[in-house]
Amino acid sequence: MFYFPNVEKVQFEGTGSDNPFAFRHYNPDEVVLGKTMKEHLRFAVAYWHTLTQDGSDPFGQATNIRTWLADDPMQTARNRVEAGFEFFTKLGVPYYCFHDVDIAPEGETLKETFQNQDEIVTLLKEKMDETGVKLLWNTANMFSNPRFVHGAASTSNADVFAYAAAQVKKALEVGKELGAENYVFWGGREGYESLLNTDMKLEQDNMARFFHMAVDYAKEIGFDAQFLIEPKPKEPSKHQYDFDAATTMAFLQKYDLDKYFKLNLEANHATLAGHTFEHELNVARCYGALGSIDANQGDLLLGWDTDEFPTDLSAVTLAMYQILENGGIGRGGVNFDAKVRRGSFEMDDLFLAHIAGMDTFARGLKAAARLKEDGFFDKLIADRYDSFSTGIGAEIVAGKMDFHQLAAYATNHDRIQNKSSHLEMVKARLNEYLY
Ligand code: XUL
Ligand code: CO
Repeated sequence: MFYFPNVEKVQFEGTGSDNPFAFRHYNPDEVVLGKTMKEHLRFAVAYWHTLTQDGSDPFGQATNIRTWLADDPMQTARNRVEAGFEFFTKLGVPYYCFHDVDIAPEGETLKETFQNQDEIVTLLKEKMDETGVKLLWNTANMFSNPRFVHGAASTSNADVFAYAAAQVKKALEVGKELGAENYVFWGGREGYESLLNTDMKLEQDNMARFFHMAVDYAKEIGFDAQFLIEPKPKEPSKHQYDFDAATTMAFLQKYDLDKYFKLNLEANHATLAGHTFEHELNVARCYGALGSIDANQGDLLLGWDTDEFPTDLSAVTLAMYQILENGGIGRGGVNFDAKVRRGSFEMDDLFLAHIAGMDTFARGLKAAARLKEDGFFDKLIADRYDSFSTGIGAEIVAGKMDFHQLAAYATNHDRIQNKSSHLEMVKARLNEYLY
């Protein structure tokens, strides 16, 4: 049985095509800067948005038509595996990602929850072997269930801390079983509402203890995935501990975790933190910690995480430029942590939305490659900072100067001359690479 009978394998047909189920820009085998697009982009589908979420919002019920829904939640879970792999293979993505609760329903007890997972993991493994689709990362959902009302690793309740540990222990075993390339921690409830009743130091110390235990257990079972933390501000907690890339790196360094973790950065999380996506990617690069990305976009008119499919070519190009500058995304990938709008409720919309995101990333990759080949930013930056390549600037960079020498120099060079940045012209020139 087919869940998507209207769609054949999605092919690259170029901009001459008016077939909505074809790629106009993403040509997996096309070589850009020495690698195929497929190798550069390492696309992944997010199980939760594509196979699990139902289109409900705080004001309205589910809208999504999904033919895999059955009366029995375990039967729905089995159907999702079938539908999911039909979707991944027709779309031609090499990877997918999931939370534990996306793939199988929680049971009455923890034991039953794990049994449900085991049954579905067996099916996933069969499908992965059959199709060659791989797991980019898995993770544990420690934010939806009411038990996590006060947090998971940063909870005020030690029993919840233990429960979360059991959940991650299992998720690491599942990740190993399915050969996940990465393991992600997004601290959904790791934050606080009010300092009036919060021991911030204890909560953060406990989170660090939790991460060390996870590192130890992965080592113990021989699960060699790259560990990733996914920063996000504001939502759902008012004060999220992993607010942004810089905050998360400070945490990792403080607790001696930076050698085990990199970052999984998400575009809409960056904008919620008051940053651009490329800012967050650049911060991660400065630390050598760019691990993977969650590709989506927010709506700047709305103050929450809308998780839209990425279609903003300018933002995507600047993000892809950071990835190229990083020498690629390594073991990470481009995971569409994005959901169709509530009004796009048909099954085929899942294809249309992913095709839109993949084509935008393909265009962004090509534009970023042209920027790199032309040395567009390299020239600008070399020119802007050229005072540090010779004379006093070169001495500063070489660490040869102190305040005595600099003060003596400044006394003789106090007629300061700055250069204009001509930023408006730069932005106009950048547009020429995009469109
Ligand atoms: C939430 C979010 C998560 C993580 C995985 O905003 O991005 O789905 O990607 O837990
Ligand atoms: Co995400």
